[in-house]
Amino acid sequence: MALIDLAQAAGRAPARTLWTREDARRIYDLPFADLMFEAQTVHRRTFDPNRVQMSKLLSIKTGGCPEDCGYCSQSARMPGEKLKASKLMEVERVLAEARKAKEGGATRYCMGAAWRSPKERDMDMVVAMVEGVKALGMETCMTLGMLSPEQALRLKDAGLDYYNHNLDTSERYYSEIITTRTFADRLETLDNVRSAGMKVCAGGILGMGETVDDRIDMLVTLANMDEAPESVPINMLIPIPGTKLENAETIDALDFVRTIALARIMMPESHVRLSAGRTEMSDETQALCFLAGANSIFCGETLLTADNPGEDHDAKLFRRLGIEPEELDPLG
Ligand code: SAM
Ligand code: DTB
Ligand code: SF4
Repeated sequence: MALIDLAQAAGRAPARTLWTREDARRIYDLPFADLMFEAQTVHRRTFDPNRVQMSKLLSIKTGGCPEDCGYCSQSARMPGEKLKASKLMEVERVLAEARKAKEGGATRYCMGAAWRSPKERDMDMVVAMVEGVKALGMETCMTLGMLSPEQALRLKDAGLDYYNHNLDTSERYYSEIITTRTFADRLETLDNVRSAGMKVCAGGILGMGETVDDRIDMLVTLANMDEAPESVPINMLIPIPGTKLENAETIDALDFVRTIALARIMMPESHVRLSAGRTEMSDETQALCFLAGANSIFCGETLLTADNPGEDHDAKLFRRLGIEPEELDPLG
């Protein structure tokens, strides 16, 4: 496969390869069995194929968001009926929820806020949440919108392990979905997160009317970062009534699986998370996603505002597939 040798171009070692859309597309278009074989081969080099990492989400501040993301139930700018905006949740309540999630097998606790970016006055509470969850012995993750370099450093110092900030789609398609910030803004926050020394969680959504090339371009951007994100959430759009995308055409399940396989092959060391949309997916589609190299999920009954399959359903599916939850690596 002809990949560009970046190190050669820059005249420095170690050699590193950059993905091109054409190379990625060739893999995406392989006969399905060949694609699955390739994905499994890559997956097994780094991971135990029968282990899946479990994260739990909590919305610490819901609704009333000033951004206009066309898929989101929490945008104050969506055309239809809006969710009631809540205040930032009390720290003790967040910690009580995190304890429950730990008992349910989650190793990472992800806290999300419907903000464009955190306000300085909220930072003390957010920091207390990170410290409290960390003290429970869980990994911590937050998704609070755009971060300045200073905010990223403050969260890192508090013990935040991961920051989630999705590209959502390709650069080309981005402005069709969101107009209140740019693709470049997203990259800048990811840069601030990485420079502060945190692990990066960045992925996107499939099924928003994008083309196959848009999906591929998004993965190319992620895989070509100086360091690929450690965590790559791939969401299937949950069509929310009242949003701009409520009637978006559903993505073909096998196209979804192909995109997961491509993410696995392009980012062999990353956890690929089968994120939103599992409630709307058959068990068989989920099984194919795990076979394609997905090795992380959100557990529990709710995501941020939408439904998730819940503990009983997932425990049964894991039993049927012989999958065990991944344990926390004591060496981090
Ligand atoms: N406000 C923060 C931000 O946007 O950066 C964090 C929360 S936001 C809800 C996190 C991500 O969830 C979005 O970037 C998007 O990828 C995903 N998401 C939101 N609504 C979704 C939906 N209806 N279906 C699938 N994924 C969704
Ligand atoms: C991600 O990629 N998916 C999660 C998390 N990062 C924050 C959010 C999914 C949200 C699904 C819609 C909802 O619950 O409102
Ligand atoms: Fe706000 Fe995040 Fe929803 Fe966009 S995705 S409207 S930034 S909560």
